[in-house]
Amino acid sequence: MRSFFVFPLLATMKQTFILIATVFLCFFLTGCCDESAQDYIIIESIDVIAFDEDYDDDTVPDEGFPELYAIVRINGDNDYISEVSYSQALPASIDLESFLFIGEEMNLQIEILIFDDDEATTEDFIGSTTFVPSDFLLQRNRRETVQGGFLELDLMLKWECGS
Ligand SMILES: [Ca+2]
Ligand SMILES: [Ca+2]
Ligand SMILES: [Ca+2]
Repeated sequence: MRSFFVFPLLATMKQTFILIATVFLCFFLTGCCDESAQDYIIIESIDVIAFDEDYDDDTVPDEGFPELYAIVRINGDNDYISEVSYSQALPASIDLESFLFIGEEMNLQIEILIFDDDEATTEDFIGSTTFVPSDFLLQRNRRETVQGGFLELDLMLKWECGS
């Protein structure tokens, strides 16, 4: 008699579990991997592809390859200053620690300035480039090239599905 009541109850619990699991799986698949829902831009790092080797501020000769670092400027304010790159050749990678652009920043003109860190003299300005983050949303490229004068940078972008 007992199993007559217990069995349908267990079967119902199993069905409920499968239903909940399916709902969670759908949520995970659509919620986590729907890249079209991403309304922000993350720049993990910058690859410096090219720069003017005769940049104006390079007043001290024989300093060797510059100690490159980047400043992210939003609305004319310095919003982020990176660590100095370890790279001593091109392309030189500068870590941007997954810098996030979201909200109104997405449609602003962002300026990235590249400098040489000098110990004995003041830092040298090497070059700069501008871009608007929302321009990258359509293509969803892992790598976006931006240029300013002799300066050429590849921005390494991060997307939700880990592409
Ligand atoms: Ca220098
Ligand atoms: Ca230097
Ligand atoms: Ca200097």
